[in-house]
Amino acid sequence: MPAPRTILLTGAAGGLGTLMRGLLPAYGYELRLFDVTPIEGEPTAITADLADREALREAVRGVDAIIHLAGISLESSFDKILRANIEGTYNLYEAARAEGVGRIVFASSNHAVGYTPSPEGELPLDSGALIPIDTPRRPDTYYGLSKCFGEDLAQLYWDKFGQETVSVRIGSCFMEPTSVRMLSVWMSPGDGARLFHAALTAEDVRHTVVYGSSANTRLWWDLTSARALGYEPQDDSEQYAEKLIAEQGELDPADPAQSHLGGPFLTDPPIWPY
Ligand code: NAI
Ligand code: 15L
Repeated sequence: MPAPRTILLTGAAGGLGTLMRGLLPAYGYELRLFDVTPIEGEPTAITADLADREALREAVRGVDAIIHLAGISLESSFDKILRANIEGTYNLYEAARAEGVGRIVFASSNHAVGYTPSPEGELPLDSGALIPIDTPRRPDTYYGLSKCFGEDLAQLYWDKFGQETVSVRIGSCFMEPTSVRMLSVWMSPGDGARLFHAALTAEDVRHTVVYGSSANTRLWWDLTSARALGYEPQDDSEQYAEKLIAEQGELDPADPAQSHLGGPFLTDPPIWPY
């Protein structure tokens, strides 16, 4: 496979999109930006909704690969999730198929498996057991359910059309972890860029599902499938542990919102910060 160069970045106006706009060009990528929200200072960005199938056809035309971040990124009503995340992701895959774009990196989420007990909640602390990538799906929200749909859509498009996807079940990708839970699931922006680069360039990924996090001391899940793509995380949240634990205390195993992967997404409404 020739190295991809031109990448469509959907959701480019969002938090993760903004971080990746800053980091991915250093890997040699030329980014084409897409978001329903206009992006200041980016006159060539495409401002359109994922519901606009014609705009999507035009947006994907001629790119080597797509990083699909656009969508609702928290819990919402089923109708809104249906339109943006489920129909929107289908529209994107159809446009990519029609225009022959062979590789998509899909921003899935830990909330596809959010009802999975954390290893600390379930297993002896010293067991070293990590949650495997093939753990049964247990979405914690309609949002998490939409990520399960995206992963299954990706599998269908590989099996039926030979279109490749890496589904990245992202933990929490922010500048710094802001909660004790995030010490386990944090992905530094630098590691996020490293993982997306690996997902764009690895050979024969078919449909691969990976967890997206840094090499955290308190890691909850198994990064083997991510490392198999060539991902080598460089960061560890542990430098933030002392301060966060002093402020918030250790996770309470008796509180479901602290003892499951999805954290506050298990409560209704979610309790922030997470
Ligand atoms: P965000 O909410 O900051 O950005 C999402 C972007 O998508 C926004 O700019 C929004 O305008 C755009 N968007 C929403 N609906 C759209 C539509 N119908 N058409 C076109 N654009 C639309 O979210 P963030 O944090 O940047 O996350 C990006 C992606 O990564 C999301 O899919 C999210 O579910 C996923 N993710 C992010 C995590 C994180 O830690 N930041 C963790 C797990 C998953
Ligand atoms: C997600 O899926 C969200 O998009 C992000 O905003 C965070 O809430 C993250 O999960 C998390 O679990 O911390």
